[in-house]
Amino acid sequence: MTQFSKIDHQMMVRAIQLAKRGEYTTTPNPNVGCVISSSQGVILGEGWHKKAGTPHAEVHALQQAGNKAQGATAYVTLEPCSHYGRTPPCADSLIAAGVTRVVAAMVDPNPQVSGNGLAKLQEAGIKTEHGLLQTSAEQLNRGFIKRMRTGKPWVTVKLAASLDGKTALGNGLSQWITGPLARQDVQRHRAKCCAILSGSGTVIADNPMLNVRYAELNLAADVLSQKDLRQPLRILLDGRNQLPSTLTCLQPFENNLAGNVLLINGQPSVQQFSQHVNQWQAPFNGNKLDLIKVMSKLGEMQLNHIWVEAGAKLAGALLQNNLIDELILYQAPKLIGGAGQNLFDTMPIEMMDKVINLTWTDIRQVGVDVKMTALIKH
Ligand code: AOF
Ligand code: ZN
Repeated sequence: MTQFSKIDHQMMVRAIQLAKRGEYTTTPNPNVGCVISSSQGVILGEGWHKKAGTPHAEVHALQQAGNKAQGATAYVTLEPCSHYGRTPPCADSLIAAGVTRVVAAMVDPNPQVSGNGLAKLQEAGIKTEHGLLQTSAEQLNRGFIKRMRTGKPWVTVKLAASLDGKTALGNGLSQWITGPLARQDVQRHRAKCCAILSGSGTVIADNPMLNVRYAELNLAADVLSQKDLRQPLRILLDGRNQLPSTLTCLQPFENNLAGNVLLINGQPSVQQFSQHVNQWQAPFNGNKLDLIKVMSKLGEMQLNHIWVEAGAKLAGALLQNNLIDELILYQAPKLIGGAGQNLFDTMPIEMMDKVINLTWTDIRQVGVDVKMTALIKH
């Protein structure tokens, strides 16, 4: 194990902070931050990746450092790239700038890079190390990492329920269980994800817009400016072709403020949809859409992180197919009682050792509600 110094830690903490600035904009690319520093810990240049197709973090940091990069150390949250993608290899830029040491928080899971970037630097006589604050760096890019390793996106299921765990009244009415700050928080999650996934039952019952509304994010312009706002793809699962083309989320909003739609159905629709609605006929598994194949398709489409806002049926089916990575539950201080609806519709589990285990990763109060985040163990 490499021993890292206090300066090394400080610099990588800063690089991780910088990387986070891209959390609303980089997808399908990863969030990456870079700091160029002298061996005494004087910062000479900083950079972060903003958007796919634009320069990588290292290029911005090197530009700021100029000639001072000679003999300096580069701290990068992800191994520098070695390939020609939308932009040229950062390993070459670091070599050309005369950097003598490169510390990466983690190796790039992208098979096009995956160790080749560090190897290229070493061949040029640059000292390389990796693994510093790796766990924090992995948190920045859970979706990108999962897609690179498995071909499938990271899936977060959002649920809102009363204190007694009901998502709606017995008669199906559900709007506004949670308060305004929880809804703002949901807007921020939507703005960070690559796609919002919902099912026909929920969309027909609630007629949601499934978009991001800039004003509701309540973010400072230097965190996300209105012009940098990216609308996630809206994905609707409609195995039985039930969705009427008149639904709000199928309409082209003004200035395409709602982004595009991917309608995943069982057979080509006979309805006319507007141009921004694409259709994909997914294979079936029995009499249901094959959700595993759906997720592989979404991975192929370079979607890193899917945010699911669905009812108990789809949430339950995703759970049973082992496709959920993370659960976010907003719980309101309300009691619904009676025959309210459950969070997940699943087959009954008969044995305690078969119950699904989760690990809490965060619990906090958001306005009047409690927000609980948990990972599902696979
Ligand atoms: C980024 N930002 O700061 C770094 C990345 O198509 P390209 O040229 O943008 O290459 C994207 C790949 O480059 C990406 O998948 C990752 O493997 C690597 N490093 N990417 O978007 C960065 N350093
Ligand atoms: Zn690069």
